[in-house]
Amino acid sequence: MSRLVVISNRIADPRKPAAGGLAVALGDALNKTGGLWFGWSGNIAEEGSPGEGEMHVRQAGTVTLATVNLCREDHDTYYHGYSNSVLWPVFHYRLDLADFNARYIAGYRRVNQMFARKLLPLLRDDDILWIHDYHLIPLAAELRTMGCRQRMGFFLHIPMPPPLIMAAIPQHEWLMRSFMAYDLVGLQSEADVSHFKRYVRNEGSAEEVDSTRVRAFGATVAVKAFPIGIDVDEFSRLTLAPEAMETCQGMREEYSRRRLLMGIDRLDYSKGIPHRVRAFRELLDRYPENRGSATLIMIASPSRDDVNAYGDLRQELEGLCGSVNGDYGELDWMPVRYIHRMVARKRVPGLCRAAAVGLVTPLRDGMNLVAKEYVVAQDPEDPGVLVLSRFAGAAEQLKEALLVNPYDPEGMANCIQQALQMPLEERQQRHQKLMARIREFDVHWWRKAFLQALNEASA
Ligand code: ADQ
Repeated sequence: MSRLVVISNRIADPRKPAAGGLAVALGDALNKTGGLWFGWSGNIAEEGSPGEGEMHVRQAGTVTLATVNLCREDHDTYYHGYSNSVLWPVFHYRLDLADFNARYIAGYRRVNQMFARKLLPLLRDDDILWIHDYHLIPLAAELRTMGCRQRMGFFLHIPMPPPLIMAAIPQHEWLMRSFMAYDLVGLQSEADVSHFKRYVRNEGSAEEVDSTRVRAFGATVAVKAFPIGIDVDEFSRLTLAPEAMETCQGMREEYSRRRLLMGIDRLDYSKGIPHRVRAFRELLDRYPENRGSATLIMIASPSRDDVNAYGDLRQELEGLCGSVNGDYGELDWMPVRYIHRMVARKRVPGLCRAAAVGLVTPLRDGMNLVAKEYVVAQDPEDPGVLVLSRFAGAAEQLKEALLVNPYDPEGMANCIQQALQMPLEERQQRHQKLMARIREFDVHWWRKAFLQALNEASA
């Protein structure tokens, strides 16, 4: 049986429980055959020349973890620069926030080449390589130029933008050609697949070989949607564990006279957090019966604080929350609670379960796992309602949520009101359908489906 090699920007020790759903899924896959997980250590070596990372190899059970350090210049250009100030904003349709600095692309290429050089001696002929996310798009092409013939699959966790948005990146053609070095490219949604195919059709005169494979730029690649899921059994266990139950109970007691609306995100401009506050304000304005009752709790964990756009977002959000509280608050009721912090993983299901409405309103999102976590954490006898942005990848699967346009505060306020007033029977029916789909397409399905398609893609 072939050995699996996973490559991602960051890696996690698969034996540690705090690692989260994705790490668990990849850890599971690696544990099955024994495997190798390769990535950046998270450390910045102050000394050292660009592109020359020091490698550390350690064993975690049957899985070998291999990491490299980055020097400051590589970290600034590859990670903060090209990955998070070009690819992240553009792939989330935020051309206004992109910073096309020529230094960044050089660092991005250099680190991908360095990853390829360091990985090469660790590879065996029959390995299968699974490369993750936008930091490493050109890795397969770099490995191929070094002579690698192993099967290679890529999964993009963020959205694939439409061709005209992609074309704003000065190196768009090089990036898209890089995808062609893989045997399989996995995307989150059918919309992403259609964007990819449209690009290669328009710019690379692609021919469709069959329903999944396209031939363009002189190469053939399979492109398919694999909507990522969560570990439903694990999250259900976490929901019923004492920590989550205590959190839920505590919230319900603390807010016994209120209706809770909950948002949990990384503080990122793609998540539509200010838009959510504006919609909530609209709700209080249009439907005054919610004043003194509806309480929006937003937990936004710090993220990429040293990229400018994130500092601006934080200020905007604090201003918005302050003005809603100032304009509508009462001595005994604070409409918005905003917490700029990570909460313990074990408490997340308790927070979700305590909320009558889960607000997941990204402006654009590859999938959005919080939407799925919110549904799984609900009491099936008395479930809360998921209000979900139509621009989250998850919206393709979770049709029984109330789908909203986050750019439209009035429409969103109407939907929140509908959620707050939804009869029990309708809530139960919607929850049942959502649960069934989330359970069927869980993270284990995602991993198996991708690896099976990768095997078939190069057969
Ligand atoms: P992210 O953008 O990080 O992931 P998401 O899918 O929502 O977004 O996952 C976030 C995870 O972090 C969830 O498990 C959530 O519970 C947790 N989390 C978020 N905020 C938290 C907080 N304040 N405290 C504690 N936990 C918090 C990227 C893509 C997504 C895609 C995933 C997986 O942007 O679109 O769904 O990868 O492919």
